[in-house]
Amino acid sequence: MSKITKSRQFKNLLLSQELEFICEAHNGLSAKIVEEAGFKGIWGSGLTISAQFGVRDNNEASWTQVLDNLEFMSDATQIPILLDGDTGYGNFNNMQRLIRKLEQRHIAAVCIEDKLFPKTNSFLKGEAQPMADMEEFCGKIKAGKDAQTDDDFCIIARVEAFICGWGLTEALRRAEAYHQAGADGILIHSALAVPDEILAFKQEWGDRCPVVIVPTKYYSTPTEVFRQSGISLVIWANHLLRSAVTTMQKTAQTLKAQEHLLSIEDRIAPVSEIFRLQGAAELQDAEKRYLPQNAENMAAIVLAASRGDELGELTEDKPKTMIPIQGMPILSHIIDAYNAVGIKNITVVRGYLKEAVALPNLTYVDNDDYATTGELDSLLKALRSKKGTFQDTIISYGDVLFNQYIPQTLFQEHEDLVMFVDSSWGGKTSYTRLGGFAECTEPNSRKVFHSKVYLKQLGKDVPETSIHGVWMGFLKVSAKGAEQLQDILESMLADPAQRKAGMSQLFQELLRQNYSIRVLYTVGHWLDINSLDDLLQAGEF
Ligand code: SPV
Ligand code: MG
Repeated sequence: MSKITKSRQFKNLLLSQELEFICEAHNGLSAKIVEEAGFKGIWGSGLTISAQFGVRDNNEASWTQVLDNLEFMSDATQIPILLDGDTGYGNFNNMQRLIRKLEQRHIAAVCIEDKLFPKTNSFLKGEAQPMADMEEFCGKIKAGKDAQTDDDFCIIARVEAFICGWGLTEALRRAEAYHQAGADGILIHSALAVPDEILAFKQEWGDRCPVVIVPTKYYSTPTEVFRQSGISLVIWANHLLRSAVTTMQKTAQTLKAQEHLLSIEDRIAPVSEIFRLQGAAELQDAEKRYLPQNAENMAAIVLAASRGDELGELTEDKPKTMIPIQGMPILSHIIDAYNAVGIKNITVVRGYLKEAVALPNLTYVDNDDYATTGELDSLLKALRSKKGTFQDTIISYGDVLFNQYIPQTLFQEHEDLVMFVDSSWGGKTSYTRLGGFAECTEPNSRKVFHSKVYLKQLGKDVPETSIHGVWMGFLKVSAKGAEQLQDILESMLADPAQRKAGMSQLFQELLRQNYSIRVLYTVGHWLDINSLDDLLQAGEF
């Protein structure tokens, strides 16, 4: 972002020793396009702003409607805007109010023309148009200069003498009067197809103050001619609107005739380009920072490849995740809990009797090596299936029930790796199945509401005096965390000795590599189904 104010930028442009150029825009989007093309300034054209509203260039759009439009243009860009302020929308008093309102919107400069309100475009019967009284117009310039509070704000006086059929003498007389009244520059306009009038004017005018031109009609003049004659600023006054009109007409006619998009699609800006111009990416970043995380953008991976031998014959014809509890497979309960908080993107890793795992609306990844591999192999296969599309993801098990509180809370934390630890572990050794006991930077207490707790070690062999709880089988990884996890798993599992490794080995590796693993404490809210007893309890859960 430029530190120089827009008004100073414009003043620099006007006073520059080079020939400078500004280009028309008529709304926020076209203003942005002008800026991206590399122009150092924008012409807020009266013709094209009124045209894009669908009205005539006769002050049919009110000045406040023009102002509202300018506000969008100014907000969308960092470069200065020179407003085509027509006749100043009234007398000296209206001009003063206009200047104050323009300054409030960071509009850098205004150009007013010496005609009568309501004005008519210079190229419509210009010779028949009356000019403003010169003294009255000088008063308007003085009033405008007195009203500005920013010294750099510029007022350009536009001399319409040639347009209205007067000659060089009148043009010079008026230009001199406006210059004396305080105008920062003179716009000399001509409707001829050749630059003769403006060149003759410039020759006589010399360098009394900067001269601005609008070569709409004398467009074939080589730019070098303007440069050689010492013109300060060229305005390309209406060309974006005109090019848009041509394209829009062609597109509309083709669509009407063909009733099909095929011949259009490749010739127009993709929707992604519109999003880019609107700054959609910036909002997405901001949403991450300021909104409570919306679970709809989250994913879950459920590890459910193993049989669950401990449940004996119950798992003869289906894996544990499909055992019914209250008439519904365990996996359905898990999916319901994820769905309830808005998580729909769920990947299930299946292995043992995979055909028996066929609930709808899930993505399946098969670990056909389930009998000879462990949890990490399943997890890696799931992560590989998501490569390039990582998002915030909860990793959990196909046989651990939980209520919504768990995923909801996990997604509110922004760190890359976040796990849940149940501090009410009560000496139950079966918890080691999930990887074991956790020692954290602090035990669970009221105090931890005000501080962040991290994992220090996790495993089956943590000395009892150091145990702060058990890992419950939930790990949330950010999109970045998921990518890192995949890299770590790729290198861990390249070692055949690690084929059967489980989540506790992953945590140990993460800690060894100095990753921070945020711990959230809970008491309950989950159930690990590891025995027939657990199954009975699950009915109550
Ligand atoms: C405009 O762009 O609105 C102008 C320039 O005032 S011209 O249309 O040439 O008058
Ligand atoms: Mg105009």
